[in-house]
Amino acid sequence: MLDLINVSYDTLIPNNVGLSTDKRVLKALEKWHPGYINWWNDLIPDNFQKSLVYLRTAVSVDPKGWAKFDYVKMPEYRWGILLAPQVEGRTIPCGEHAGQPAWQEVPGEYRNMLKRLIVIQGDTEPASVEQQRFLGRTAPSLYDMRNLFQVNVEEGRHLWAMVYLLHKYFGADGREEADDLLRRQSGSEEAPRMLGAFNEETPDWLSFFMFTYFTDRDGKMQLESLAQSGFDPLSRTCRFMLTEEAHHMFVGETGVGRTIERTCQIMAENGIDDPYDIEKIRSFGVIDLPTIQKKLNLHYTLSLDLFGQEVSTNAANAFNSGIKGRYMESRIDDDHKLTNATYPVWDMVDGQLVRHEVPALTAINMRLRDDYSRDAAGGVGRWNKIIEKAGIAFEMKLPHEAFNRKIGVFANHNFNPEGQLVSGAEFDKGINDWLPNKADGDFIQSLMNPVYEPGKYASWISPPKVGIDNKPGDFEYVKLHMA
Ligand code: BYC
Ligand code: FE
Ligand code: FE
Repeated sequence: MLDLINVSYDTLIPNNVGLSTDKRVLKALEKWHPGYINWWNDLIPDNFQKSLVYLRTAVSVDPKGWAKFDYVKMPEYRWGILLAPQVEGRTIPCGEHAGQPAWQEVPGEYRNMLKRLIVIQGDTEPASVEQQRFLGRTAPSLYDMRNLFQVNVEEGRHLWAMVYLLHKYFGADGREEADDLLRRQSGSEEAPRMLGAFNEETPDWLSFFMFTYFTDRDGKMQLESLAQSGFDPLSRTCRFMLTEEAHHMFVGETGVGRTIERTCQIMAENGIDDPYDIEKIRSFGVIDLPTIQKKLNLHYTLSLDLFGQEVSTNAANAFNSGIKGRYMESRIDDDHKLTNATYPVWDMVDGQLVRHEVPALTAINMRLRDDYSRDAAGGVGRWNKIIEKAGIAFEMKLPHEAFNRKIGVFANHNFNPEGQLVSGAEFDKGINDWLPNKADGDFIQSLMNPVYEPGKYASWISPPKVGIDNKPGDFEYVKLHMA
């Protein structure tokens, strides 16, 4: 009998979707597989392909015990296809078909819309691995290196998840799209990744932590929305991806937190009260808090752009057709159709920022972005607790969402982080204090010296409170085998 909880290892591709009896899809995926392995091998610096990394691998979709930890060489990681179990009698949660049985096959009229969303989702996954490809060389510890590689292999698995849907449900053009997902490359001139933030660089580890905190959190919000999809295979796929996503944001939150903690500790040890005494603070090999705030400003605003336009007919159509829901759709107490509802969106009227009501159906992106900002504020509060505990007068803040935007109503306007419209000259003058500049980048780069001894950490970051899988402090998370 088909076991849909535990993962079957009887094919090249571990899965809980009965691939061994679905010869057509199995063959298509086996054909795609070598290209994927080439992509992986080209991507991660050779230095680490032979290293043994203490990774978790999904062996089940049972929330109580889905993963097992062991040493694995990354190219031998068993990337699998895992869907959360089918919920008996599940119905379409929103839009004009709300209440009808969820689709098990692609509804013809929505085929293109569905394919587009799956392709966009799929495109971000390998993009992030590409952005992070050089970081192993400068890992501040083996613990952090292991976390980086864990995130990387799981983003690789998320690509597999979308590729499975394309192969299984979208025939020849699905296969073509799956090939294109390996053809585009982050930052490429000819074939860039689809969304802005995924063509930016992740030049250092503070960026990596900010990215996993802020940009992976866009991933969480989008996956939550797609987990509400009336197309059941997409919903089940995304529900399982969310289980993995939590760790990515944990890596980000604790990474930034440990960076802040170390700075505060050095300031206290050396009697520095003024967080703006930047040169002195930096002379001890830690990152000053104002620079951390600038990195935060950058990654938060890049991530806000990923929610699209505030008012969007694409988003309205996706919701109305039941392809993409809202965050926590089933817990929202309304008609789930938004027939007469309105929602306040930001707009610019006569040079003034205003929020005004528009039909809620068209404001789906804005609403999700608001949910995101609330979610993102949580960790910022916890970072501030670390600073407060150290007795330092400094507070991290999410900048106003009008600041530094490339998409939506705020694009092409100069706002400061407080959300005030400023002149071009004022903006140019302020930008050095608001976003990381070249000198900040160079300084951070100067700290990015690898620390590969078990239990040791780079100057700029504190050790974690607890190890992965409850391992002791000096555990060898990566057994390096460098070429
Ligand atoms: N960059 O009506 P609009 C993750 C385009 S992250 C470039 O607002 P819509 C992860 C837009 O495509 C989650 N272009 O569009 C994280 C449209 O173009 P067309 C990824 C942009 O569809 C870390 C036009 O502008 N998943 O998983 O309502 C590590 C009009 O815009 C951008 C998803 O995003 C941009 N930022 O909203 C690893 C879920 N923004 O079609 C992984 C799937 C907009 O007119 N995607 N445009 O030529 C969606 O749901 C939506 O497509 C979007 C855009 C929310 C992205
Ligand atoms: Fe992902
Ligand atoms: Fe992620």
